[in-house]
Amino acid sequence: MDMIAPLQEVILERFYQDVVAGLSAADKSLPCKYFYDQRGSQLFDQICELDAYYVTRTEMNIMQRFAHEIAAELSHVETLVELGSGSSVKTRLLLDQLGRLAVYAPVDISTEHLYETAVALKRDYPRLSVTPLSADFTQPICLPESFPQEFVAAYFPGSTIGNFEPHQAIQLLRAIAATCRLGGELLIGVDLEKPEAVLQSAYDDPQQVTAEFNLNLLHRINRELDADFQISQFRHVAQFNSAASRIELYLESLTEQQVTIGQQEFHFAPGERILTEYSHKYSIAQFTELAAAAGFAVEEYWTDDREYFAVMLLRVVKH
Ligand code: AVJ
Repeated sequence: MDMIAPLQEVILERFYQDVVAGLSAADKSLPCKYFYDQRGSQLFDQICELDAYYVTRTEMNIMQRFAHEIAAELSHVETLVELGSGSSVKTRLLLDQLGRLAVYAPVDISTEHLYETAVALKRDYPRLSVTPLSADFTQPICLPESFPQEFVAAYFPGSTIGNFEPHQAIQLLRAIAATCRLGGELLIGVDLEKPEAVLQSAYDDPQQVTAEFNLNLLHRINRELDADFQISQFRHVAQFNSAASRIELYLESLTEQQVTIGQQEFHFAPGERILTEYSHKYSIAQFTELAAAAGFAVEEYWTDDREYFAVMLLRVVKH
């Protein structure tokens, strides 16, 4: 516990700096990674259950349907690195079928969740070395020397890659390529282009769960950073930007208002928005191009009947 207290302070300080920087800019924004406090994670789980939110269900169906084929492509893999603490359900489908796997290393900044998942997996896969790495996966990950280094694959499910703008996504993929090394593989979930009406209801669902998920960020800031956002004076907006092929989430101020966070004051004009998330939607061709810019070639991909989502197998072909 003594170790944890100073760490929490550093994390909170970082949160405060990110929030102040985001709200001080001419176009206000907040990083989407802060959605996931305890309540936010619960709300995200609820989103995944919504009829309108096709993402999680579709990816899971692809993984179930093609688990054999995917595992056959990865049958030589000895070290599997998973980026972000994905739902362990999808991971288990892989772990069940990778016969040569020796090390499974989930990587996440959110340490608590990471260790919980690791304990459960360790229990269910006693022969596997489950080695959680508490790290920021946007930085190149240095694998411990004890890991088999020859056949390394990364798993990046959930279409989290869609949260990054293309230039950041390329940087992130480059960092992953460095971890996997030449010849290594990346299995990645990519959300695809689809009719705008489908996207609109997935990100602005009739039950308003996504609205609550978005607004929860303000609750979190109030609680953790001593702020006084009046939540009822903001509304959730989900907007498709077709030029950039992405859903954009905003929190829109309903009135002219002042908000205090710690020592700082922020002014909001009526209708002024805070950008809280991008969720990019790619075509297979676009994502193939993006991956190529990071040194990856597409080996194969699997999709659902409606082609709403793709699970893509990439190989590092150059550094
Ligand atoms: C977890 C990033 C895949 O972009 O669809 C869901 C997050 N935001 N509803 C997505 C999210 C609003 C989600 N990802």
